[in-house]
Amino acid sequence: MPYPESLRKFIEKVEATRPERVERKKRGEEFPALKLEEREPVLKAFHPDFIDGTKRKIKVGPSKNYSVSNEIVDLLEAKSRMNPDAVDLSKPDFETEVLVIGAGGAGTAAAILAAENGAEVIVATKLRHGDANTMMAEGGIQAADKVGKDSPYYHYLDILGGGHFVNDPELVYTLVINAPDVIKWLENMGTSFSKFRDGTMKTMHGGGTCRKRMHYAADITGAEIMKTIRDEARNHEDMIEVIEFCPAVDLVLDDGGRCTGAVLYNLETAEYMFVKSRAVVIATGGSGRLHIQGFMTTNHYGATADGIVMAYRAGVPISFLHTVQYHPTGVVFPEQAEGILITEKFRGAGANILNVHGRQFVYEREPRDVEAACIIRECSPAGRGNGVPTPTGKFGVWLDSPMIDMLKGEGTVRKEFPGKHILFRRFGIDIARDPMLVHPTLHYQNGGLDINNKCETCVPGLYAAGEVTGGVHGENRLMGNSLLDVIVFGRIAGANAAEYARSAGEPGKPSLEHVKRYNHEIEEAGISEDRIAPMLLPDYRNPEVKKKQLTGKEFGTLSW
Ligand code: MEZ
Repeated sequence: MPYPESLRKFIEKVEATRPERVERKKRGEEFPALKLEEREPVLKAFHPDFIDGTKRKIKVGPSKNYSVSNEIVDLLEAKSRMNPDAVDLSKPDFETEVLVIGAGGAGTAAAILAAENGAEVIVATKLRHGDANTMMAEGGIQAADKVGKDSPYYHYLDILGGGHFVNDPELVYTLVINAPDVIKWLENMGTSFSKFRDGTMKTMHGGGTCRKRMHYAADITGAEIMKTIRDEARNHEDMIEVIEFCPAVDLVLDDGGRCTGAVLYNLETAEYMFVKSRAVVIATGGSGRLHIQGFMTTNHYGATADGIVMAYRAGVPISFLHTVQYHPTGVVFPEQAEGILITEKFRGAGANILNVHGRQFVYEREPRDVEAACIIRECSPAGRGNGVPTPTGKFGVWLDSPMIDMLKGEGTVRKEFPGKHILFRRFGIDIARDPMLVHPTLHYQNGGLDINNKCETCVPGLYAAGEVTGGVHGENRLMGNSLLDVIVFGRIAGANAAEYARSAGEPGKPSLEHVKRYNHEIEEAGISEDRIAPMLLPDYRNPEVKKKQLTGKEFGTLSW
């Protein structure tokens, strides 16, 4: 669907201001960034995290009274999907040394390192191996490996600044110190990073970075990394077995409280299966498919917070989940592509963000939360009311991609952003000539399960890595630190889980007592709804039909 006449008249305004904006950029003149003290009022007034009534206190579990998004609380205050009395744990369906739950970047890196450290591994995943947010990540992976220009020290400071200075310092230190090695590890396994002719890696700025340290593979960095590590894991077939379409629904603890496996649910046969293991790594990713506050999302279909639900029930506290990341630039037109990520790399390459008058209103490389809040302020009728109206009644702002060819040479957009160039071409839009219409989209779960820098949770034998965890990014993650996070902490979790499996001795009797206790706690707290969790897959049915089905009134009672 090419741009209709109703939008073309607004595009003309962008074209009218473009030559002058490009000249200013060439002279090195930037739109002024907000000062630190100017950020707070915009965030408080326009960032979705601050909207009254969108969060509530959790009534049960280890982080009782912590206030997080209603959609997350709904899942944490839900009973298990299965009847814990009806699952036979006396005969495991599978046995292994390390069970990895989730097969995205963190899970796959964990599996490889666990296998390389001598453990037999089962990877259980809800969909296919690699169906994960890692696969969909576009713009890059940060690492301070350009000697002389950058150092992990600057990387560390950028992360703290972006995260509002509340990040867990040990996790941040572990992330930045390991980053250069991770780039080498990936490259040695075959990841094709974008390079200059002399073989040095290309690096760019991201929002909130003081150095160009974003390594990338065009605009498909996550897919390139995921493909590489998936191949590597598959090459360890003697040590790593992958079970697809079988999400975990609850962890299993032994009678001493140690994690000793999980119950999986076979999506094809609707059967429950017990995988017994000596250690477990949770790497189930994020929760964009909860569509918090009704936002569209960049996330893959399976991102429904399952790992948080299971580990929370087993006693692992959560933190930093009160902040949610809305990526500033998601597609808002054409409607068929709604929510899809438009990488920050476009802004890193110089593309301006513009309002309905074709005017710049924000520096394009603010930290993500600030950038998103400024865009919402521009679009919102309660804000400045300068959004571009879409044919479907929404509002967006322009991301002026054609500037990039004018700044960096004809053909740059096609070459550096092939993923988006091809996507928009399918709709009859050439993003080297016309800008893209964008709006903030639900992108990342800043917080999650509490871990230390060995990826240990408070439950012995239970490790966690990647988006399911909280702490390293504080209250706002910067671009390119998620791909880094999944690989750094995935590797650490895998290696430590293997070591634990070797040294911790035989687990005791497997049990689901903690699930029964949690169900009971929900009843005691007077939570009446018949909700069950994990959600496993998002439900896009008509809400009325869904309500009838969930309460069991229309189609009989649910299985738990
Ligand atoms: O880290 C991310 O979320 C990322 C690289 C996204 C992007 O804009 O491309």
